[in-house]
Amino acid sequence: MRRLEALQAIYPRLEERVVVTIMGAVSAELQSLGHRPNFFYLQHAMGLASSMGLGIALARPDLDVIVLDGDGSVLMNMGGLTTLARYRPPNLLHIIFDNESLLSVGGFPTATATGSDLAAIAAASGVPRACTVRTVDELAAAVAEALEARELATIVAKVEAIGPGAFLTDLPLLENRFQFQRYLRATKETGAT
Ligand SMILES: Cc1ncc(C[n+]2csc(CCOP(=O)(O)OP(=O)(O)O)c2C)c(N)n1
Repeated sequence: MRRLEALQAIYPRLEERVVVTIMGAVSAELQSLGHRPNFFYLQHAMGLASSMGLGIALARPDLDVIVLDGDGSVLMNMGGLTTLARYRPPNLLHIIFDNESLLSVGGFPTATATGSDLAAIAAASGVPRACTVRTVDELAAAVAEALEARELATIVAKVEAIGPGAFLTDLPLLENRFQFQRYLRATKETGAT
C-alpha cells in the first residue's frame, strides 16, 4: 500500500483527534490532505513522536491522540515502545508506517528490511494491542478496532517506500507549534474534545 492512500483512508479518524507525526515525508503527505490545528508535525526530534504523544495522552485523558511514526524513527528510540507500554494510556493509538527505509533522507534500508518485526517488538515491550497490516482495508479495520477497544495499540502498516516530491510545506514550525498549543488550551477551557 502507499502511505498517501493509507492516510487518505484514515483521515476522517484523524480530523477529530490530536495527531502527532514525525518529520519529513509523512508530515508533508498529511499536510497535502489538509492541515488542521490539532495536527502537530514534530520536526527534527527523530524517534520522539510517540514520547510526545504519550505526554499529551497522559496529561489530557479527555482527548484521543494518534501518533504517526516511521520505522526508522522507532528504531532510533526503541525505548519509546517500552515507555508507552509502561504507562499504556487507553487514549493513544500509535501507527508506524513501515517502509523499511529512511525515506526522508535518501532511502537507506532500515532493520525492518532485514527481518526486524516492529509489531513483535511492540508486543514484547508490553503494548497490549500490536499488529501488522498490509492493505488499506486492513489498516482501516485495525484503526477502527483499536479506537473502539480504547486500549493502547501499535499498528505497523507496511507501506511502499514512496514519498512526496518535496517535504517542505508553507507551514513554519513555530506557527504549527503555537497553533497546536492554542488548540490544546482551547479544548481544555471549553471541555470539548
Ligand atoms: C536524531 C536525528 N537523526 C537524524 C535525523 C535526520 N532524519 C530526518 S528524517 C530521517 C528518516 C526518518 O525515517 P523513518 O522514520 O523511517 O521515516 P520515513 O522518512 O521513511 O518516512 C532522518 C534520518 C533527524 N531528524 N534526527
